[in-house]
Amino acid sequence: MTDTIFALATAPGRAALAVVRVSGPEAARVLRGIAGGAPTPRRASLRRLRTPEGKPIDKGLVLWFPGPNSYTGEDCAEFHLHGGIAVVDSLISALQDLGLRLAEPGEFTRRAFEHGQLDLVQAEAVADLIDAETAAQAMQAVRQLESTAMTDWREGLIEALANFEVAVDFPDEDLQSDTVEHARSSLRRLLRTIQDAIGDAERGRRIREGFRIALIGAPNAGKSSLLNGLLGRDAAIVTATPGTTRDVIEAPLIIAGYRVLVADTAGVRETTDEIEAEGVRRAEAWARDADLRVWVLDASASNGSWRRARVEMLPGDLCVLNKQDLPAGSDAAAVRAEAEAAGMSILSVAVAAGGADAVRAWLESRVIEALSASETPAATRQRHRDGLVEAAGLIDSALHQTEPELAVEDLRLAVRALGRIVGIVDPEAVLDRVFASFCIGK
Ligand SMILES: Nc1nc2c(ncn2[C@@H]2O[C@H](COP(=O)(O)OP(=O)(O)OP(=O)(O)O)[C@@H](O)[C@H]2O)c(=O)[nH]1
Ligand SMILES: [Mg+2]
Repeated sequence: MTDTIFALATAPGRAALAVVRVSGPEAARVLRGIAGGAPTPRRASLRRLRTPEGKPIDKGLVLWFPGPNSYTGEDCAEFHLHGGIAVVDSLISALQDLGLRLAEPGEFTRRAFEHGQLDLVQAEAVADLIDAETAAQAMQAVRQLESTAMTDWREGLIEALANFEVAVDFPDEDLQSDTVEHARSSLRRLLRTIQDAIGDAERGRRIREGFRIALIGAPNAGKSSLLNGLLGRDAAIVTATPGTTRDVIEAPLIIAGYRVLVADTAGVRETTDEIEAEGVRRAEAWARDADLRVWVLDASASNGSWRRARVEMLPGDLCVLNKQDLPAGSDAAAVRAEAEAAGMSILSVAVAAGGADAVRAWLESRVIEALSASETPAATRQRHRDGLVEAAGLIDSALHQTEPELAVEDLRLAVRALGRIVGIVDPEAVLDRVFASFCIGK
């Protein structure tokens, strides 16, 4: 039998209010023991709260959510107390005296998932919403919490599968070709939807984890100066000595309401210094995996150091020709040609004279372009994307099978792949249930 759990739902410490939640079969008994009885379901009721021995705890609001219409799907109770440390402590001791157990992290949401109140993707959205630091992250999480898209796709798939199974089990029926044709067209629609979601998954990940921007270039180009300018504080050491930065310095930043992670990296050059060489290796690795590379160059230089500092740039990356306050060197023209050939945008600035603002403005429009859209991405984690890619491949394969038996096999695996995303680990059991209600005589 499940035990009854409790937890402080608000942040610990001194505050105006504190909310303590209880979930499990003992919730009604707890309300009787502490608040003199359960109030009308889902209505706040002001009660005197007492310990089981009758000592006063507080006067506060009490709510009663009988299962299954509660967050966890179990009987739940909520106590809204004054947010004093001693008040909360005495309620917690009283709950422990009544035999309740302190909930483990995420246990309320886990129970909600186990009772089918949420699918796994929605449960993840709860975690994302709590962790959200930007408006975009929060909005994405809220929409994900409300969406049952993946569960719906899985159900659509099960329906198509059922139609194929009819064709396998009753090969002589006249209805067969109709049924299969109907199933094929709904599978084609579903496949398109899933493929769109895969195409948009990268955006979901970038909103959730942050858009990764690498500052990369030759030593002394002004990368650390640019990072400091973007952040408005001295996060990285700036000196006139080439090779100042060794480690990757990652700094979170909010641009246009989106979380962005900017990384200042070691200047890229040939070096015999073991520490610096490791810094260069990390710089290049970070730049490769970044969503955007900002190639910073000293436009006053004439030493050709930019040649070694060329990592693979993609069209849409940014080239910053820095130190425009100094007379131009001979490198600038070559760099410009190189950047243009790679399809990069080019900005000429002097970071030392407020040039970071122009870079920030450019980044802002770039981030908005990359991350905003009216639709919320269905996939926000690698786990979702992997499952969708697997399912899409199997559906595509099913559509190309000439034997319905083979299509059925592919579709079963596709159902399982989607099932893993939403947290249904035993699709066979669900299939049994679905097929039991499937009226085969019609
Ligand atoms: N004149 C001028 N100097 C600049 C400008 N931006 C940066 N500097 C100077 O260039 C030198 C190197 O700047 P950093 O920001 O440390 O360069 P970096 O690319 O981080 O260098 P490493 O860490 O060695 O790779 C410092 O002395 C800066 O003050 C600029 O716009 N104009
Ligand atoms: Mg530096």
